[in-house]
Formats: sequence, C-alpha cells, structure tokens
Amino acid sequence: MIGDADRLFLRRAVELATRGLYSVSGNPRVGCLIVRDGEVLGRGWHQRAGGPHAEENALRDAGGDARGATVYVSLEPCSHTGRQPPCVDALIRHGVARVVVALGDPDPRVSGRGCQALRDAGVRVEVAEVACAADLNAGYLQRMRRGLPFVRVKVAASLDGRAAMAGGESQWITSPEARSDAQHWRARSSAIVTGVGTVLADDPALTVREERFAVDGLVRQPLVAILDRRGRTPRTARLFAAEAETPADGLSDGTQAQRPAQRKVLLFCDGEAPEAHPNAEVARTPAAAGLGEVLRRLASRACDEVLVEAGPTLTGAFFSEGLWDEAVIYLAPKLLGTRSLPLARFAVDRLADSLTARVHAVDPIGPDIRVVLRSAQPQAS
Ligand code: AOF
Ligand code: ZN
Repeated sequence: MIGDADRLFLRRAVELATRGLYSVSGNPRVGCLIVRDGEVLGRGWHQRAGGPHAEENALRDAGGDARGATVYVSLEPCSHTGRQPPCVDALIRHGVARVVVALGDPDPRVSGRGCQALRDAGVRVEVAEVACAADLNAGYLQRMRRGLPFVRVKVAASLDGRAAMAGGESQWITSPEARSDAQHWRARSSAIVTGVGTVLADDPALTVREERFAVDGLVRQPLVAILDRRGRTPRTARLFAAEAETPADGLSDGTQAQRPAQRKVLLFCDGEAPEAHPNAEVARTPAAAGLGEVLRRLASRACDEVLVEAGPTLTGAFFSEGLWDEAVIYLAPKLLGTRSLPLARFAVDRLADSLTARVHAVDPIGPDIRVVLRSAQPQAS
C-alpha cells in the first residue's frame, strides 16, 4: 500500500531528479531518497549520462547505512550492467526492506526486470506511476517506447503571428527577457535542429549562455543538427565554435582554462558536404527520407528532447507533417502587418484542416507573452 507519506517522499525524489534537467541528456533524470522511520538517511540524483545512478549516489550519501530502509526512486531501479553496475544489486546488498517507484522503466534492458529482481530477493516493491515523474522524462519515455525524441518547436513572433519582415529582418522581435527565458528550452534539450537557411541568414551560435544552467561549473551544450541537403553550411559558421561543455566562469569573457571537446554538429545532407567543417559529422539522408527519418536518427543517437529553432519553412514542415509534441511561442505585443512573413509556412484551404492544438500554459515574460501548446495527437511516425 502506498500512503500519503510515501507520495510526499516520491515527490521529493522527483524534485531531486529535476536537478539533472540541464545536465542529463541521453539518460533519464532520476532522483532517490533513502528513509528509515521517517528520517531521511540519504539523497541522490543522476547528474550525467554515464555517471553514477541516483540510487548509487543516495546510498553513498547515506554512508552505506540503508538496512531495513525504504527507498523512494523516481524511476524503476536498473537490473542490467550498462556504463554503471545494476542498482538492484546494490540495493539488495545494502539490505533495504522496501522500494517505492514513481515510474516503470521502459528501457528494454530493464522494463519490469528491476522490480522483479528486487521482489525475488525478498524486497517489497510498489510502483505508484506518478505523473510528474513521467513529465520530467517525456523525451526519454518517447525515445524508449517509439524510437522518436520529444519534439519542441520554438518560435518568436508578433501578436499577428509574423516572424520576420519581408526583407528577412527577424532578430529582436521579442524582448531580452523572452530571449533569456528561451535559453531554458535549449539548455534542457539533447539537440537543437535548424535549417541551413537560418545558418546562412543569421549565423547563430546556438549555445546555452547562462550560468544558471551549470552543474558542477559546467554548462552542457546540446548537439546541433542542421538540415543542409547540399552541404552549404560554411566552415566559418559561429555554431562550430562551442565546446561540448562550457565552464560557467568562461561564459561571459570567452576565456577558458582548459580546452574541452568541441560540441557535436551533425549535418543532414543528401550526399557529401563539400565544405564540411572538421568538427561536423555528415549524416547522409536521401531527401526523400524526410523529417521523420531525421528524428529517428537523432533518437538513435540518444536524443531525448529536440528543440526546433528554425525559419518559417522548416517550422511549417514540422507542424504540417505532425512531427511535433510541444510548441513554445513567444509573442511580442506588436503587429507587423501583411508584408511580413508568417511564423510557419504551410498551406491549408479549409478551416477544418487547420492545425489545432491544446493550450498547455500561457505566461507573461517581461513585456511579451509565452504560449506553450501541446499537440492534440501523438507525433506521426
Ligand atoms: C541513469 N541514471 O539514476 C538510473 C538509470 O548506461 P547506464 O549504465 O547509465 O544505464 C542507463 C540506463 O539505466 C537507463 O536507460 C535506465 O534504464 C537505467 N536507470 N539511468 O542514467 C539513473 N536509475
Ligand atoms: Zn541504475
């Protein structure tokens, strides 16, 4: 039986998991709490893919003393050996009495086997299926269950839905507050997807630039995927300059003590990319394969959440092909009129064919408005 106290501790385990929001990519965000007689003995959370799991960190925080305790964990403990040893073995070895889980793990290597192994060893196991635990890992869950990342499309526009002037002028429609807020979506993403048109027109750095996203003094930079059929991305593009992880104290002045690895840039090309930068990796995809194939390729590279930051044509393609889960739309209280360009280019002729979504949240951000929409249908695949 799961009681009120159990639910409270589970929520706290999910809160701990949330600390990994910006640093964990390619693995689930997981938190763990070890409790005995109402006293918290240890807390742990998963910090980086490949690093120790939340359970291991919590056991260490408890000084190894977990005999007879209840373990609250936001994801089913693992039973396989990956880059880390199986957590169920560690929990059994430490003699825990009970494990309360907020979410089953769909990883095919686990998928119920974690809970079963604990039960086989005489540990009581309960699974609560807590909604906020699933929300936090929506990308991981979608990748494991469907082989697709969670796709979030970000756009900035005027209140009449215009993203650029006819001459292409598009920067700074929204406020500095909105642009700073938008960094959050980048920081939590495994990859940013854009089109070569945006790279050629704006030369964006596509980096995470704020210290608030640092964990242990490092800001993880998401992979950049450029849809660049003919390989036109210039070698001098600014987005090649970023590191995989940027030291937080070097964000403002560009000075860094050591030179970490460059962040990954993937070029989705039809053939070879004639100008490809040495740090770019060319992913050859026949044009006919479409955006669904691009997303599946990103999922196969452990991308859980993907952020589309592109111009009206690519944005329109994600919308019209139904390849999106969430849209984050920043609207400035301005009207740009009929000579400006739409935020998404796609055509429908009848109202009945319009793209209709669900409003998830609406918030003022500085002088602007942020609207978060969720797709009414699951992503087409
Ligand atoms: C995590 N952190 O706290 C838990 C995970 O390659 P590995 O060894 O890190 O294994 C990754 C898998 O481990 C992951 O897909 C999930 O099934 C399981 N649990 N993973 O990264 C954690 N508890
Ligand atoms: Zn584990």
